[in-house]
Amino acid sequence: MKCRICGEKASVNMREHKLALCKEHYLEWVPAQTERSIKKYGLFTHNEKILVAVSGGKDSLSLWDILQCLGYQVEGLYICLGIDEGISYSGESQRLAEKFAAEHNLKLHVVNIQTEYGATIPRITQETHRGRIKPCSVCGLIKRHVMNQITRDLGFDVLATGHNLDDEAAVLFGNTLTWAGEYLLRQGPILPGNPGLARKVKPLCRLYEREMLAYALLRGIEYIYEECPYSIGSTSIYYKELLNRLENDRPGAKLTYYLSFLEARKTGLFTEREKIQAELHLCPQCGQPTSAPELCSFCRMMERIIPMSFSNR
Ligand code: Q46
Ligand code: ZN
Ligand code: ZN
Repeated sequence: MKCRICGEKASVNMREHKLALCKEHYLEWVPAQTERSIKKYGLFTHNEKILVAVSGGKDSLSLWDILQCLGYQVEGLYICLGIDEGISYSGESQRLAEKFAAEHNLKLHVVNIQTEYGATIPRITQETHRGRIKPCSVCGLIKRHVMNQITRDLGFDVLATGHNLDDEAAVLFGNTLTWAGEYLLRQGPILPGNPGLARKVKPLCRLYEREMLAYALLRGIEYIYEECPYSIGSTSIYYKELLNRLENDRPGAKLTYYLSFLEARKTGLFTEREKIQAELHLCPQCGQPTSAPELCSFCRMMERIIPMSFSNR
């Protein structure tokens, strides 16, 4: 297999695009694709300040790398969740995020959940649900809250996350299984900002997970190989496996699935739902928008479990 551009030996073969590229041209192709999404969906401009949420994994570190190569004003945010599970997951991912920042002379902001709220994610889950559920719903809620708060408090224009096409297609698949209208309405490369809510963007949403893996490896980015231990056996991994089987038989199916969804929504598939969407108001405690009658779900949860440390904030 030869590189389509220079004819040298190809390093990456993308059946989904009927395209093979050598290392040099692949490392140009990925940032060019990312820039294309940034422009196409109007995610942000060179005048804006971008905060990238980094987990220490290949996608978020590669996103940070790509955005700084493209000349954007970008800093990182690492949230230490306090997840150990025998593999020191949080410790190792924080080490790699800090190493990347130091090597590239980039600024990384670190928020430690234990320090901020007095307990780690597993501990908070234990307290709120007595261990009956996995920490993911609690973790997701807290991460969204912290990311939004830091983006606003530090004066960033936009929060960028490293979700790739496989992530987005799996979420879309889950949402279409139940036709979850409200979620389908909000899913996409950009969630515009509201009063109290920072703009959120996903510049890698058109890039396959294996394309991001190839990018991280060819760029020599050191990332955490282990997935979060709590993600094992999750429905999203199951959906990804199903979609991979489809993709294997029909290369490009995942991309078509996601892009046709975006197109269908743009041309009015969810217009009725948009009209009846519930009004949001600002949570009296933290000031972030919520559809709950009083306090937002984050503040309600935190008040229940750690009233002391929380009321001091
Ligand atoms: S970090 Fe948190 Fe994920 Fe781990 S506990 Fe679940 S939500 S799986 S992206
Ligand atoms: Zn080439
Ligand atoms: Zn709140």
